[in-house]
Amino acid sequence: MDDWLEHLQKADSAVAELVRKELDRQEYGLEMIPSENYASLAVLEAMGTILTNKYSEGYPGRRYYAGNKFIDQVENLAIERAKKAFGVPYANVQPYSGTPANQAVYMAVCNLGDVVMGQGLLDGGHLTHGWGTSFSGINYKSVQYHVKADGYIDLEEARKLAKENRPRLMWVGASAYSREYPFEEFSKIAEEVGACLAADVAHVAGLIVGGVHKDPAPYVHIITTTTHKTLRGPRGAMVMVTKRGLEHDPDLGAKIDKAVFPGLQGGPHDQTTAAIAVALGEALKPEFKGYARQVVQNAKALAQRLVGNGVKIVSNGTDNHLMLLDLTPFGKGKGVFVQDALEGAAITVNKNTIPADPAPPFYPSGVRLGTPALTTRGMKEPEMGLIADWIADIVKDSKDIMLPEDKLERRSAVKAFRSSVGKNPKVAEVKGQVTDLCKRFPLYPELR
Ligand code: DSN
Repeated sequence: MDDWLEHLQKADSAVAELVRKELDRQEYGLEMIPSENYASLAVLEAMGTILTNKYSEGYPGRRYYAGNKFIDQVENLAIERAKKAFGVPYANVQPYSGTPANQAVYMAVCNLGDVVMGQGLLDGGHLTHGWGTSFSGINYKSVQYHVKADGYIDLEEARKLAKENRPRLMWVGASAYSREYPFEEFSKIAEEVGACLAADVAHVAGLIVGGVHKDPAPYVHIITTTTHKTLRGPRGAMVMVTKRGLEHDPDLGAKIDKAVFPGLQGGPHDQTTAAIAVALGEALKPEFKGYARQVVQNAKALAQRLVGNGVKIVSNGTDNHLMLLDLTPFGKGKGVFVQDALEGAAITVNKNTIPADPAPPFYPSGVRLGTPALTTRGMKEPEMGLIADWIADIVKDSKDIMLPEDKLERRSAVKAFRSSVGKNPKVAEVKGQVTDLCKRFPLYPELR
């Protein structure tokens, strides 16, 4: 391909250089943060179009500015594809990202101070599901349910809390939960207490469209999702209302529209809307089902081999695209060290709390990783076996590093560890193997 950054290179070589470096980092490393993926060139192109030049406050056919006849068609295309992909009668594709999408749900369904219920952040839930430092925990009376010692959601606790607190809005869905979301069970609880039930499927949206995760549409009233994770689209989000949701409240779609604009946002990002339409078009193709199936097969293969290598996994496995390594057998608060050692070997994961973590959230005892991006590159079970062995080697190699009890010493311990990673022979050995593997699965060869 002609130089894909031709104009940027001429206009601003500093930025062009950084983009090229980031492409190299993405290509010659294993991206295993489970909320990340590689968008197709078609999605990337849509995002880089002149659609970014337009203002379009409002919705198709009812805009505040002139000149939106093509933008209307772009947005309608995205809406129709979203409805088809998720089997719902209503979709809003304008939220800038996941947090604003969830904010719109609160605004549409709740009054300030209402009781809301969601999965606790330290138990795998999301900030916007009622965590104390987020608007959702500040502006609403939040009740949080947890996971049991086996890592599965404690449905009995959820039912008890719902009956005691009568939430107006309940969330099902998570950011670090490796088991199928129990939509049906939550729908019964919501019914019992008259709550509105929202599924935040940001992590598993692609698996739902690909038919390898239970479909929330028959059970919940609202579905929110980002579009850039397993769905493999641009960085954006959607709020959808199900048939059940419109039966619960026939005005729910209109209330969501009003909450997104003018409630929370101004002009939609039309270039992102176009890219969402493209990504949904890709997800509706039969081959996307094969992708989704392989994501889960890869995660299961990876988890099984890690467990075989003596690495503990929360709930002892996975049903979806991600898993949480429980590093406590090697000492508490090890997540940051393992994350940094893996980064040194060009394997990108994120430190994460584990349920009932004995260490503080900034120095958690777990690491979260997943397979969506590796699967997009074409990697399958044999590669998962290799990668699991490398991760296990690095986890074990980090066994002697301990998180200091003294809070002040922790920072310098992490700093010292970080600067030692480059000299670690095990890390260097794995990095070499990672580079060789990545060369076998080229990323965006058209850009080279
Ligand atoms: N940051 C996202 C994730 O990594 O899961 C959630 O918002």
